[in-house]
Amino acid sequence: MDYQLDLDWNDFLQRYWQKRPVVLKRGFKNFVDPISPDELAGLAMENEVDSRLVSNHDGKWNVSHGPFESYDHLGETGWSVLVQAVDHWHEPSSHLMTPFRHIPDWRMDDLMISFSVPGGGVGPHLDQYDVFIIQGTGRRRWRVGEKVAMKQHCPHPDLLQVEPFDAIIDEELEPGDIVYIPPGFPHDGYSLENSLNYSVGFRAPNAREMVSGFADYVLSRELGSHRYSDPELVEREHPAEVQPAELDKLRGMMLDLIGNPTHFNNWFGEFISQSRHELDLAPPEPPYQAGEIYELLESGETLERLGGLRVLRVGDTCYVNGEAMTTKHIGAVDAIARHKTVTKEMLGDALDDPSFLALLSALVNSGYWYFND
Ligand code: AKG
Repeated sequence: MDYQLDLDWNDFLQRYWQKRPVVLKRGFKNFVDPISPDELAGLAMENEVDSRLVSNHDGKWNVSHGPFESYDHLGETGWSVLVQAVDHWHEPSSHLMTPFRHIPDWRMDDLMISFSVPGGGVGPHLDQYDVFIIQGTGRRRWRVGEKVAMKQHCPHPDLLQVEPFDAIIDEELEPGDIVYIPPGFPHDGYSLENSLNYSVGFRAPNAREMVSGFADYVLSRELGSHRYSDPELVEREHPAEVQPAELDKLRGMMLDLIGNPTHFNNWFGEFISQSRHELDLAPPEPPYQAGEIYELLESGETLERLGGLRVLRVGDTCYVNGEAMTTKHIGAVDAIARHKTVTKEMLGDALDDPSFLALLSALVNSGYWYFND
């Protein structure tokens, strides 16, 4: 399904992105759910899939984690099942991410889908990330509060909520409506009917994750072996003091590593192209020969990208799931990064180069791209 989002993106980015929450009424016209509640419930029964069940009865909150064996014990009110990274596991659902590619791919995270019965929800809470919550089937009341310092508490060890808040948005969403919520704005969805919600979530690294990720990169490549030295040392009055000039020199040693654009760009490409959720990898059996891939593309077949696979370009290098694609055919790998469906026209002359074809074969035989048959 080709989802068309009716939105003036320039206006949205200027007025709302990371600034203010907003309801985009009828963002998707004639919205068709890409998944049914039964299919979602089925996914939450799979081992590899990250899911939770949140219930609330008479003010008592409960959370359990999938995989679930049965839903028979659940009543008709007061619960929600939430499944993370459905774009990785359910191809039709992954199409819901495409209209949001006006925000750069590297900022995108995953598609979380929830099914709620009347009274179901996870309660008032806030997130560190931007999210577009799309209303699928059913009606749900969404309230969003002002971004102010709020006390958080855990009514259950696995559930972080905030105190009740005054709403700046209080609307009943209908199928195709979207509420956009920037980080830090408390929100609460209360289901009025059996309903499906699709959360297109974003990610943003913090400095702690980056320093730790960069340290791993430095260790794995054995960078930074150069040691502090001080041939200019002169006698000093205070033996226990580390002098400001020495601190500057030490800091400089660390900054030199991060300041090296080759290392920084390469590290960031590897770091940010890794998915935070498992991929549904199914390498083809038997693997393709390079010649078969050539023939299939020549005959008009297309290569489809695996749902949730992160393919990003930093400078002239493209990164796939944490690895650089090393090739001189920048235009071809750029097309692979830009388009979710790859045709032979997009690859151009690169297809005639055996080294590029070998690279492409390795990607297909890893299960990262596949031919639709
Ligand atoms: C979120 O994605 O931040 C939500 O609050 C969605 C929760 C839900 O669908 O119940």
